[in-house]
Parts: sequence; structure tokens; C-alpha cells
Amino acid sequence: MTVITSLYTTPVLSPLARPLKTASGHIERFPLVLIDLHTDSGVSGHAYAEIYLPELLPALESTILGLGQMVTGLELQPRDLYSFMLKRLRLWGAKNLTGVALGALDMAWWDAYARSRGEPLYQTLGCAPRAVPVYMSAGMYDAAQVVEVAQAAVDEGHRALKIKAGFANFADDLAAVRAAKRVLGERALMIDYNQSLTPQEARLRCRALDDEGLAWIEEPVLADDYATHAELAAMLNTPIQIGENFNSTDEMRAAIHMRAMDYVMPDPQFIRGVSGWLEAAALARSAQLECSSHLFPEVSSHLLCATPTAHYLEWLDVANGLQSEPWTLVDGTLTPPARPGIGIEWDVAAIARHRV
Ligand code: SMN
Ligand code: MG
Repeated sequence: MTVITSLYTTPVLSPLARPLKTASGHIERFPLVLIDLHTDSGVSGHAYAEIYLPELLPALESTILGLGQMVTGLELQPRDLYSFMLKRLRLWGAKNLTGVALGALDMAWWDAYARSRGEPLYQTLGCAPRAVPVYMSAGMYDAAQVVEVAQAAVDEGHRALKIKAGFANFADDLAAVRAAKRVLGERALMIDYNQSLTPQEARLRCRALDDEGLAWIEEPVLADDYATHAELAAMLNTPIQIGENFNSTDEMRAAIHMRAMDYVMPDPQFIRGVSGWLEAAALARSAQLECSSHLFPEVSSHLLCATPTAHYLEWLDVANGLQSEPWTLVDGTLTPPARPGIGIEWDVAAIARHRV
């Protein structure tokens, strides 16, 4: 029997290849809490949590440490730990900071569990590794700036690119889309409004974009406005994509019930980790929704191998620079490594340079 003995966290501001500008705020360096979950068998689990506001990084770290206290001394059995924590958090609720902290902790204890079995996570989840199609995720660029980003996507062998939209004038959205398409050729282009439009503005802009051949339009309105997303999904030919802000599979189930999307893309920490993702993958299959990942490319490379309706893996390099075993794409795909666990190995010197 293996028991959790302690939890260590490290707050960092992780460097980005390009600042991430969205219509709802932008991120220069990515605030992360690195997690090391230790056990009495000498095995440790490694994962990280993200937050988009550096001012809240201390709050996220202390929330993770608080939840860590609740599982210290418990046996390293991921599903039992998840069920225990859902009960423990029932009265307070496991959403936003608490839910994200639980999700990151769940990733860490699944990593430790797979490592304790000497298995890559995909093997522990009962599936073979495979090359998961990737799209390069970028920020918000005007028609002139987006050319360089789209060319970089082509040069790096990507099959698809996502850019952010939501300029003050729709003409700038359309110009950026067309400029990117001219560079991308037959490669797929997605856009992400990051919840920035009103329902009426979303109707106007999505209708005007509907013949541009976009692979999907993401979160045009507030993430939990399932009614408007459902209206847009019914109205448009272009698929509507949501899911990164589902705090749980309970919210995902409600969105599916309202037919709020054509595609779904849970976020591994918001959906509450590996345990939550496995529930989400089952919901996506039963609803026959193509299922992509949001951020967290390392764990997503394993999870999408265990997802029956797997679609795309979002490639936004947030933590690669903090790891001694970098993750590399091959022909626009990412295959989970045959290393124990998720495969995250920290680069201590790099972390020291970016520690808060
Ligand atoms: C996104 C949101 C927050 C941080 C990074 C990226 C974006 C996405 O919504 O889908 O990548
Ligand atoms: Mg998004």
C-alpha cells in the first residue's frame, strides 16, 4: 500500500514564446503552480496548475496546499481520492479556484499512481499511445501581424492554427481571418472570441464569418450562456466550440442537454483532472461530440488517447521551458511519451529562474 506523505508547490511565471493577447485580457508570462506530491514509497507525482491572473497565484497555491492537507496520509488510489475529495468539498463546492486546485491535485496523484506502477499514464488508463493531431494556439493579431504567426505555424509543420478574435471592429476580425487563411492554404483555421461578444454582436459576427470555412468558432459569448451558444450552433454551418470553462462534468452535461455546442473542449484542470476528464470523455462519446483539449498538452496527450471522440490537442507551450524532457511535435501531432506517469520531469535550474 502506498500513502501520500506530503505536497510541495512552487509558484512560477513561465515564459511564453509570444505574449498571449485575447479579447478578454492578455498574458505576458503564464502564472503556474508546480506540484510535487510525495509518497511513502519514494514515488512522487508531478503536475501543475494554471491561473490567468498573477495577482491570484498565491491564492491558487494556498488552495492547492489546503486540499493537499486533506489527502495527506491517504492511500494512493486515484479514483478513491477523487471520490473522497468530491464528498469533502460538497458543502463548499469544487468550482473555480477550489475546482482547479482539485483538478491539478488529481493530475498529480494519477501521475504518482502511474509512476508507482512503472507505467506511462496512457497504459494505466488502458490504452495504447497514438499520434494525436495538434493545432497551434496563438493570440490576437491584426491582418498584418497574423501573417508571421501563420507562417510560423506552417514552418513548424502544424496542420491547424487557432487565433483569437474580438477586435472592436468586426472588419479587423475578418481581415485577420483572411490574411491567416492566405498563408495557411488548406490547413485548418479556428478562431476564439474568449467570451467577448454580446449575443446580438455574436449573431452578426458569426453569420458574417459563416462562409469563411473556419474549423470552429470558440466561445463567442459568456462561457455559461448555453442558450445563445445553442442558438448559434443551430443557426451556423461553422461548428461552435466551448468547454474550457466547464467547472465540472455537471456543467458539461447541462450544456450537452441544451445542445450548446457542436464540439467540446474540456480543460484538464477545470474539468477536475484525469478523473474528471474520464467522465467528460464518456459524456462526449454518448453525445457523439468531437472532444479536444484545452491547454495542458502533456497530460492531454495521454487523455486524448483514452477519449473515444478525440479531436485536436491544443498546443500552447506554457510549461515546456520548465522541464528537462521537452515535448516535441512530429508532423503536427503529439504522442504521449513512454516514460512513467504523464512524463513531466522538472528542470530545477529553469524553475529557479522563473520562480516567483
Ligand atoms: C485561452 C484562455 C486562457 C488562457 C490561455 C488560452 C484560450 C484558449 O481560451 O482556448 O486557448
Ligand atoms: Mg478558448
